[in-house]
Amino acid sequence: MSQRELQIRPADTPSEELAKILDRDGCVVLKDFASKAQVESIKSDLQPFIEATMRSNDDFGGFKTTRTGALMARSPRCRELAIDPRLLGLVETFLAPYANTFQLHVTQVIRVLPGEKVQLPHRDRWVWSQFQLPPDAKPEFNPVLDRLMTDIEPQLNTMLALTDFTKENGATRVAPGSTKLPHDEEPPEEAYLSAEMTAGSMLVFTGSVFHGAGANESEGARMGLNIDYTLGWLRQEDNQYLSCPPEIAKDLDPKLQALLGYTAAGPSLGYFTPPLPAGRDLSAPERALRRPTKPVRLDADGRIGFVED
Ligand SMILES: O=C(O)CCC(=O)C(=O)O
Repeated sequence: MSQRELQIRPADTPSEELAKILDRDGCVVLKDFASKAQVESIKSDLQPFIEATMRSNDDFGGFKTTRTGALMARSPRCRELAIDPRLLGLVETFLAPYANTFQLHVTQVIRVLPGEKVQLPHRDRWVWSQFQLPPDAKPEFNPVLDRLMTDIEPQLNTMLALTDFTKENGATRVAPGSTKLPHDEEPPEEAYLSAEMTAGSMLVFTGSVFHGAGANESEGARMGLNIDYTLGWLRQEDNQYLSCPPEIAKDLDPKLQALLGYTAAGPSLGYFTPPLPAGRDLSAPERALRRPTKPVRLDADGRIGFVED
């Protein structure tokens, strides 16, 4: 495959037009999606968490990269962004053929520090088909899941630049048009472009396009806010019920509660049974947000009871 240009569009471009670009290229930049003031507020919400985050410590995640999660629990500004109507409109338009409901998949600030090496190019949809195996084991993929993932688009990703993204500081590298390559083919090096953009602009990309963080050969950190969405019937990468548990989620916007997963997807996907008291079996997930939950524990015999019983 040859190099294809990275399309840049105004942030208010209609979803249908953006979805067509995403179908063809797997990526597009939305110019000035957020104002400089919004970017500064997001950074000030998150700075203490970002500063405290330990570096990744593996070949894929890097050794000079931090990934700060639980953004829906931690940041009011990130909550607003996750339910921005421009994004939800695009998520619904692009993913509509593959699901009836959508949910949050990942919320993360990715900070690439000076000296970080280029990340292994990958497709994000591999999370569902890749085995968790020692690195030299074969096969690496479940072939059935891998094939199923080529028939659908399982996710839509956003990367809001919180600093300028430059080739030098590790802007995301993406290979436009690499979405339809067969599973045993990878794009050549010359197919990759750096998604250079000023702070406040946003790279939108699919789970099928090859991409990865660039190397940071600059003196400063590159920081991006990564919010990804997936189909209502797939497992979320970032376990939202644990990262944003009911005691926090109960006070959030109902649209966000639904995106976190606190709404059934379809007639019965995602119901739950409060373990105590008995009697409320097969409840709607919203119930977990309405009722203050008394803590439960298991006794020495493994039987369930309220903590104060
Ligand atoms: O930080 C980036 O630019 C991309 C990171 C990425 O693709 C990943 O960690 O999966």
